Amino acid sequence: MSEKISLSPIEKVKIDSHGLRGTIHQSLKDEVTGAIREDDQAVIKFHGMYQQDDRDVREERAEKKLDRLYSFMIRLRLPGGFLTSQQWIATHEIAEEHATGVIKITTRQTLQLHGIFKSKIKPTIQAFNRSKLDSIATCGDINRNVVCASHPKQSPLHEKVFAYADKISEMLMPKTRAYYEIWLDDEKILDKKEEEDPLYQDAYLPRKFKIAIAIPPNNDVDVFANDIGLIAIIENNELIGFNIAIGGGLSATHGNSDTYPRLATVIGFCASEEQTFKAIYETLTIQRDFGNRSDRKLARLKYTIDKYGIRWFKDELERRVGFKLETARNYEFTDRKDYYGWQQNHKGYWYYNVFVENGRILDDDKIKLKSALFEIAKTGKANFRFTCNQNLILSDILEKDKISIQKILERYKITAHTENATAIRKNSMACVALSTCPLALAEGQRYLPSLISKIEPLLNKHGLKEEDIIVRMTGCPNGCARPYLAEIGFVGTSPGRYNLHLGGDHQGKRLNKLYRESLDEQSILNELDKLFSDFKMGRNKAEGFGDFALRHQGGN
Ligand code: SRM
Ligand code: SF4
Repeated sequence: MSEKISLSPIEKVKIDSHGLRGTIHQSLKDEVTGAIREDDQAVIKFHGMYQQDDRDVREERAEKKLDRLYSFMIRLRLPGGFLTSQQWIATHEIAEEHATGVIKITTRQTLQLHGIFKSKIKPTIQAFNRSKLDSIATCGDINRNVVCASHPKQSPLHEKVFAYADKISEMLMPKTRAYYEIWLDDEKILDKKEEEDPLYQDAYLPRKFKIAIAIPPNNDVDVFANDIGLIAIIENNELIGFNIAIGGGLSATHGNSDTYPRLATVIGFCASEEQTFKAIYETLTIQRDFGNRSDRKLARLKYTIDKYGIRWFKDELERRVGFKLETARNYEFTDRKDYYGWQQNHKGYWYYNVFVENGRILDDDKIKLKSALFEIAKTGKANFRFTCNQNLILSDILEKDKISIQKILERYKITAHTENATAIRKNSMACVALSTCPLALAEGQRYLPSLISKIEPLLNKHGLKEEDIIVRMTGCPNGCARPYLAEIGFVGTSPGRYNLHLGGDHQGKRLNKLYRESLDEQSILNELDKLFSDFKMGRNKAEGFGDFALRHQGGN
């Protein structure tokens, strides 16, 4: 008897959307509400936008019988996380004119603007388009922003590998012209054949899809957290191909034991660009054909792989690509952090890695980071790169220009801000959470800085000030700041309460474990105080906190 599958409602929305057009035109014209129609909320995700509302004022507005304060978040498509100085200037101006003014670097190396009212979406997209920037497919059930190792000084082949992020992104773009038609007023496509999409067809993927490229020895992209992780294999200064890892994904749902974080499994090696691209493309087609389309909680590639088995997946992939994957090559990751301050690459160009706390670029009482970056962009002497640790690298600076950039950094106290921040703060990141994220159960980026300020004295007390400990916080278990790969992970359960996870490593090769549930701030500090004391007394030589914590919990 054949299994009866009930499709999730989003599947129908996608199929009926006329190539991701939905009724967005009508939704935009409706002046009665700041929101768009429900089905369109799913469709605009494929155009890189989310409808949100300011949760800080929800209750107050409800009491006054006012509608929610709706606005939109727009996420750019920046494969490998790169902007020219001109594009930074444009982004700065667009943020000021159409959004809240804050520019947010995400954990996937791109930028988001929040608080864009419905009437401002089109001007925002059009302004980005004038700077050759778009937001296509940065959300939705489709391949997302492709991330790539950020540190150009690491390898003379960095630029070559970086170019792959762009090529992969292009290869996996949807064929529909809806984005151009709706937001950029391009002519309507009359012949549907023109936008037939052999990859995504009409139902797209069952769920979001993520790809990362790492260049060992640094795993700054957290390659194993992705549906596809490519690990560049470099021998004798030549890129000889990529190891392919599949089935990573971090999200879990509180109370749903069918959901879990999973690290990607390395299944083999592809020597040529052609083979690598075929393997990527066909991994998507397998997920398209076999992924779960009835339960969105179980629809990521990781669940498809665990349902059918890794052996089955590899056989199916080899059948579709028409060649055998080679045995995975040796590689070694030693860390995954950003290299703050000045660095120089093999060609002599300079890079300054700025510490951006939780990726938020704004001017506040402590530091005028946004103004400083605007001034640097106006010199035209630096490009802008974003890291998956939510930081920014001023890049490609000529030797003769280094001093003038340094002066601006000093005048705005950016160098002091970067160099004086404690190791734990520089190794921390948090997701957006409140007030814009509709899924947040607790605070994220608004709270972590103050918690770090309370953890720092504990580290000082135990003589652990210089210790590199990776700390990550999210406002819910979806894992947007990859807390399950942290040495200390905080996962929000309700306002002011977090599950405490311990035991990630410095290379991003190990998931941590749940240690204590739903702690309030004081309980978190008490637990950490004790753990730091035990770590100080009981650590093995050169043992990291995560390794110690796992041993301490009796794990391996
Ligand atoms: Fe995420 C949903 C923010 C990286 C797993 N994520 C969301 C939404 C869009 C909430 C929503 O669905 O309405 C959040 C918007 C908040 C806001 O107001 O901006 C959101 N995710 C973010 C960002 C901005 C966090 C940040 O502070 O940097 C990151 C944007 C990345 C990007 O540029 O594309 C972000 N999200 C991640 C990551 C980390 C990664 O990819 O390396 C994960 C875990 C890895 C993974 O995918 O498994 C992640 N986000 C999720 C999930 C769970 C997906 C799942 O498999 O179930 C959701 C919820 C969903 O999709 O239903 C989610
Ligand atoms: Fe929102 Fe949860 Fe992602 Fe944080 S982890 S941004 S709270 S979905």
